[in-house]
Amino acid sequence: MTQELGATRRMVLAGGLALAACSREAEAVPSAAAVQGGLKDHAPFPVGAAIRSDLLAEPAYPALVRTHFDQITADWEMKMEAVLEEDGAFDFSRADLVADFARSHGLRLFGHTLIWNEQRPAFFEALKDNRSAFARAYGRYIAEVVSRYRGARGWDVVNEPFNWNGSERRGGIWAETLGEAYIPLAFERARAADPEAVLFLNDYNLEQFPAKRRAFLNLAEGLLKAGVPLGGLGTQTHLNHDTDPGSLGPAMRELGSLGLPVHLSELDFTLKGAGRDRMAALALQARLAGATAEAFASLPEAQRFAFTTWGVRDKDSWLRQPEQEAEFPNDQPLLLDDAGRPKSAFAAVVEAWG
Ligand code: 9MR
Repeated sequence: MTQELGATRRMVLAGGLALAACSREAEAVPSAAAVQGGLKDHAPFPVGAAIRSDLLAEPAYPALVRTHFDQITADWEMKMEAVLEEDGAFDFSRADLVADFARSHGLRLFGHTLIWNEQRPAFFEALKDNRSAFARAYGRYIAEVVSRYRGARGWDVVNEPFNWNGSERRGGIWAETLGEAYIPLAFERARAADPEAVLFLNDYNLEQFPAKRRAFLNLAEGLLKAGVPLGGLGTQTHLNHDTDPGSLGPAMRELGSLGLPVHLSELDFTLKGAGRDRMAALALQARLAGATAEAFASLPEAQRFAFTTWGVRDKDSWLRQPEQEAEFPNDQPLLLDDAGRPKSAFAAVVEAWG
């Protein structure tokens, strides 16, 4: 009996605390209604987005991109999967749509990505047994793509050189055939094709996994010591809405420790794992977005390459593509909602830069 009463009291108390916590959270969440202007108008550094060429034909999308961003990355159009045909021919039609959009609107273009373990084109598979032919084609691929978009502000030269937690390297067909030299080779080729572009090593989970961050920084340091023309570090920053906001400051400081420019290159905050209370999850997301923006803005000025979200509106995100949708439907990972309106997370970013 006493026990039962105690349990009831605990439940009431817990309910009260939850409400209090909710209203405190709601109070703390910046309101998107008051936000003025585009995201880029609030930042003393470039603000980027990944864009998709198929969406450029929509009436509202191009204007939205130009309102909020001053740098663009192609979501997939500049990857081997889009550019390289089975017989080794190049198809730049989709990549050109993105580059032309940047050029005609005075936006910075960021190239993504030259070499990624997840891309195993049939053309290169067929060359695997002939190392020197493979190496020639590898160099030629990088030279062709980088010189076509010469003038791009930077390139993700090598994407995701590690597995998810940094315990192993992930070089795919490139490391299998060329050994670890695939990385220096790629940077040297890219440098020869565009002496001005900032050349990046880019990876994910660097905020959530300090051990991966250290492994990534060790690799970068080794490349610099070897004279490889590595010019910047890309941290994708695919976070979960409930990632500890306190982890962002130390992560950014450490990523800045080599003195290289840092590109926050693929930002989003999935709601995966959130229960039914979307409002609470969006409030956590806003808090985390603010912490991320603040951590990035705290880097020395010369190291703030760009703050880039991976997509424009929630509904354009890779997290809304069928495979992800099956796992967690209707994710809302970005700063603009499905209709292109600023969310609380957007307001929190603006407030952090204020
Ligand atoms: O958002 C991209 C999606 O549309 C593509 O189908 C996919 C494969 O090319 O790549 C997605 O972008 C990835 C990025 O290139 C590298 N980091 C992870 C991103 C999300 O999967």
